Amino acid sequence: MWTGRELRALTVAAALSAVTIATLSAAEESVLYVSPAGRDMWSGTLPDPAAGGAAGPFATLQRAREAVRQRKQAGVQTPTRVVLREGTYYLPETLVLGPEDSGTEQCPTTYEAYEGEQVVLSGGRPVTGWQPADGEIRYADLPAARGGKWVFRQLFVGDRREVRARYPNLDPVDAVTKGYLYARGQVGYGVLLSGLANMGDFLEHRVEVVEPDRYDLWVGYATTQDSTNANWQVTLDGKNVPIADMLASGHFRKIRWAKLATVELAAGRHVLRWERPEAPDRIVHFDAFVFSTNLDPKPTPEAFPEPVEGESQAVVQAESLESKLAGRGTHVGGFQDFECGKETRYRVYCKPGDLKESWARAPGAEVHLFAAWGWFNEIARVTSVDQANGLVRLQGNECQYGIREGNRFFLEGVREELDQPGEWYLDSKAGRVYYWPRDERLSESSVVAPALTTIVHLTADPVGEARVQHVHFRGLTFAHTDYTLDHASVRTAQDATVLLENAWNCSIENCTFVNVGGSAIRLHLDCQHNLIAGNEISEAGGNGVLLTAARVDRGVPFDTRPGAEKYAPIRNTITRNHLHHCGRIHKYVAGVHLDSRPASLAKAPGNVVSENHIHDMPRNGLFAFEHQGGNVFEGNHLHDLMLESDDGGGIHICQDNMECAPTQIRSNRIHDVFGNRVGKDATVTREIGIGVYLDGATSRCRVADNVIYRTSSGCVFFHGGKENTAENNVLVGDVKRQFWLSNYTNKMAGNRFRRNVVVCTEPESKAMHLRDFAQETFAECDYNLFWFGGMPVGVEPFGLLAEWQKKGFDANSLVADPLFADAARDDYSLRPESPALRLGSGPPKQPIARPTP
Ligand SMILES: [Ca+2]
Ligand SMILES: [Ca+2]
Repeated sequence: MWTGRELRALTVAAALSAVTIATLSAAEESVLYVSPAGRDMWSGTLPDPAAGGAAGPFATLQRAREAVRQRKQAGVQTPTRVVLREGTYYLPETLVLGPEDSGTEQCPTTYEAYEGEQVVLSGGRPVTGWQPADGEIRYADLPAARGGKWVFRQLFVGDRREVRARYPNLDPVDAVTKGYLYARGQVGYGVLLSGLANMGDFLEHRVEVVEPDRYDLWVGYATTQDSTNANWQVTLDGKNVPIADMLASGHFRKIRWAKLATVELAAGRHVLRWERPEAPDRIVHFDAFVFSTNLDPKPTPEAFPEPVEGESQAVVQAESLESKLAGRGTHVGGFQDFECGKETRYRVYCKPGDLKESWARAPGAEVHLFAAWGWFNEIARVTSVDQANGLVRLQGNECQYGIREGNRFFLEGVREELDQPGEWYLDSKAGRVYYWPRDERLSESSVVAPALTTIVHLTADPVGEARVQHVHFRGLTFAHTDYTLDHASVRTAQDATVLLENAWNCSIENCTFVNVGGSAIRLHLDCQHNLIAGNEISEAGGNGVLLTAARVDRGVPFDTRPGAEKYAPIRNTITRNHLHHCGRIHKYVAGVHLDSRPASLAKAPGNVVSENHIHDMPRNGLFAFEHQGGNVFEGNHLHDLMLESDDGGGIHICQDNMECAPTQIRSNRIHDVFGNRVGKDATVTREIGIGVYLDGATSRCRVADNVIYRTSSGCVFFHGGKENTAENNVLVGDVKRQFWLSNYTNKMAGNRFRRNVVVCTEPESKAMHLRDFAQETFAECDYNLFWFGGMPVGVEPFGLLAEWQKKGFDANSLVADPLFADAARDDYSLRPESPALRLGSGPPKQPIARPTP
């Protein structure tokens, strides 16, 4: 079936070719052929070898590239097609195309598969010559890998990515919580206790005093609050201790020390207690409480100084609570430890019996670990194992967040852990790979080890004027690339199979990406007017499509070339792609991930991301990071997302900037967004999994005509921004609340929520939750239709809808059955008699998310 857009394109193409025929004969299109049966010494102008063996296609893409250049230099001005015949091409090196390889609008260069033929561009090398090793395990020698010259982290057998010798073993039924070890909590300076936020919450610690003396009580804490002493009641052995001011530390991760009081302490055990006697307040995180006889101790954010001779000290780490907390836990996050000290990123404590000393001896031993909140995983090398204390020490640039109690990890790349079918191990010193086949027919399978991270790289100097232009790729399959470690930002791993850098007017259409190590496609720096369309991307280690500038992830620099700072990919179109089962290695990924732009481009036109089908991803469907404005997200079908991490969404935008160009989010179908948080002991809960998530004060978005259902904590969430509008959406069946708004910035203003159909189906679920609401938060909230199957509709924190309406909002809204066509089959279109169609002024409007492409 042709879509309207394709038909239009065909009509234009037909009109163009009518003109072209007048000036160019058909022979004036250049076609070059590449074939596994070809030879680079041939002319490349024939699709098959000629009889006699004197002429025929080329053998390599590199030769074809050279021929295209030569023709260009010779002044030949024709469109050029490089047509690849069926087969798998194991590229010896990345195919690099620069400005000298550019085509023009009239004469583009296209690399494409011969019609009806399967062409695979592989970044790997076949592994053959398997011999019996021990038991079922086989081995094959790879002389090219000897002495660590070629290290790879994946092995592909047939169409499967096999398991690098792992512990604990992968559980194919539950790959999210099983097959992991779980970290114990850490105790020390730099590890903080947070969450004492509710009235009546208290902490109790035991204090062991050796020398009776007069002690100063110090506290190490972090808070953004101006002054917090009035919010506490501190007692020692039941007696009230008046405390001095605790001034702001400036950041919730920045530790400050304050001397609170002076107390007489007898030798022996004492009880120190902190309590919140009054209303909830902003959070204070505690590092430690120190009783010291040193009159001028000079504590630093890293630690309180050790006592010297003649001094006495008793240290109580806040996180080492001996008695149970009475936290009521309504605050997000509840009581939890978190880290400030850098050391906590490199230490994993677990149960002593869980570890093996052999891990530290294996040169390739690496850990995949979800640190901190579990938003993403880090990949780090093992440097030592202390079996007695249950401590693994890590090293690597991806160790960027502290490791907490309950963080999960597995280890891979250790010979001793190759203990079941499907696992493999590379002995990089000997240049030998071991594999335990899943069945006997290994000799019939194709085994491929990746050797390249990038197969095609279009690149031009960011400072130079020239760009790579009018180069197209059609109908090709890309496979078998590897991934690397030590990324500057663990959230934005930059490996990519096809990398466009300073490229304009190029396209990747109807290609297949499968079993690639990093992201399938990355656009970097000044990429404009490129088209990524109709591709299928699955089993990528990273994102489907990634867009990056010189800084990623809130300013982390990773491209420091002069001139790079001012660019970001804009005005590109990513459409009609099928992106699924990606994020197989790195988990902080999306189908399409638009990373940070420079602030200077926040008001630039954005990119169009439309009609993609994205599903079965560990994290977001679509993601746009800092200063990403002006984008259009339209007609996408996004589902089964946030499967392995928490705090994201179907469409997650985090601009950290309230002045970006307006973004359009319309006619998307988004459902089954989980936000799975894995806790200690392999528990999994649905936490923050949002349909459309306007995070980090994201502003000026129009969210319209979307159908969003079965999310975890908001079909739509306005988080701190201004002038956002949600209009004419269907929001159904979120577990907690259909619409969520949190004014954490205290700057929310001018937002609109109108003509939405808001339906609760889950027990205890609310229609809306409006946190830290101020009257100016909304410019309008009205003409909505609410329904909870005839039960009262709740609006937190106000109570029932009627209480909320007393504030002057939703005066014209209704509580009524919206009369969906067939909700049981997820058809949320409105029947003609639906009361929702009569809400508001103007013609009735049916919210219609586009069907699956
Ligand atoms: Ca194993
Ligand atoms: Ca501490």
